[in-house]
Amino acid sequence: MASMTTLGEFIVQQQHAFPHATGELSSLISAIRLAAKIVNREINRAGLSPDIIGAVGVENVQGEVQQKLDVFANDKFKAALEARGEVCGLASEEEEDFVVFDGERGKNASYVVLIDPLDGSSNIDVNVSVGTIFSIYRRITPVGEPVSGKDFLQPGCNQVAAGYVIYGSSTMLVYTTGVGVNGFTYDPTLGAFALSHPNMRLPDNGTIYSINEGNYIKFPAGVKQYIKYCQERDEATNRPYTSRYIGSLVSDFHRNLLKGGIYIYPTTESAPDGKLRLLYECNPIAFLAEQAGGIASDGRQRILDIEPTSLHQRVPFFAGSRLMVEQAQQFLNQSAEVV
Ligand code: P6P
Repeated sequence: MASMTTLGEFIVQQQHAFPHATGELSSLISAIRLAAKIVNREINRAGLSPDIIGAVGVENVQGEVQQKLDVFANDKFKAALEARGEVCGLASEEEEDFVVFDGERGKNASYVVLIDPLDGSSNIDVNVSVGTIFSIYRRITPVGEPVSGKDFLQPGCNQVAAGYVIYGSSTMLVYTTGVGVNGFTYDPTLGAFALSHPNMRLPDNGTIYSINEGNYIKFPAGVKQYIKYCQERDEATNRPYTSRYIGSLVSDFHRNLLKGGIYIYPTTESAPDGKLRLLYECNPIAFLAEQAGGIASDGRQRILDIEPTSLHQRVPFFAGSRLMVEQAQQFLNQSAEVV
């Protein structure tokens, strides 16, 4: 069997590639690795214990009914990150405000983490894959001073690392530290993530479009025109494309990362800013998309250039194969010109 590189070995190899690396980021990624294993085990048991399935009956800051596993995943990632001592603060889809780790180690730590602990959690009860999305920055405020909102409201281009865990037919951890994207598949018999997808590249073009067409009537004109473009017959450009929509951002993006494609969550009449959250969904996925050779925009500007204004702000999201996102943007720009 070809020699296998575990995530732990890979993290050490990566660190050696950066002579000035202090090992803090390596330790942080290891904390995420641990929490991913714990959450993965619970998700795989979800159907077996009634105390896991279903909602806890409370709503999160988004007004969405929290699934028990949302809370479980949030608690496990929070605990793993606080215990490791490299993180001074955490922002989460499941937390109204950011959480400060002000223990002896936390207050002197250099990093903040923003996380969607279990994205797509409404899919759990129907056994559809879900994911954890994380985004890592160096703090802006000096070490030792109190953590503040500006540590979390940084543009996505400041990220030092980002990634996701996809709890699917197999569990994978896919992440970047700014030098490409690598994918690791969890081997439960070993309890280890093994490097299965080195240097992942997002194909420049593709034939898969991923959007909730049930919202068609609520979409802007440019998005409607792009959907029609995807459905037209044109052999030269391999159209009509294939429509694939899982309803789980991580799963839809992961498929497009491997095969090429575009994921779109645009503005709609009911979601005038779009649905996805900039800080812990769009920025990390955009960082991965760009590191793998793709692009991500809000339909007009690069996601990673957006200056955040609030922790849970939403933005329209177009991400995936460069040529497909550029094509979609053309339809948006053309329709915008029509006054
Ligand atoms: P809709 C899940 O709730 C999520 O945030 C993404 O994972 C997913 O792509 C999207 O929302 C699905 O939203 O409105 O199509 O059900």
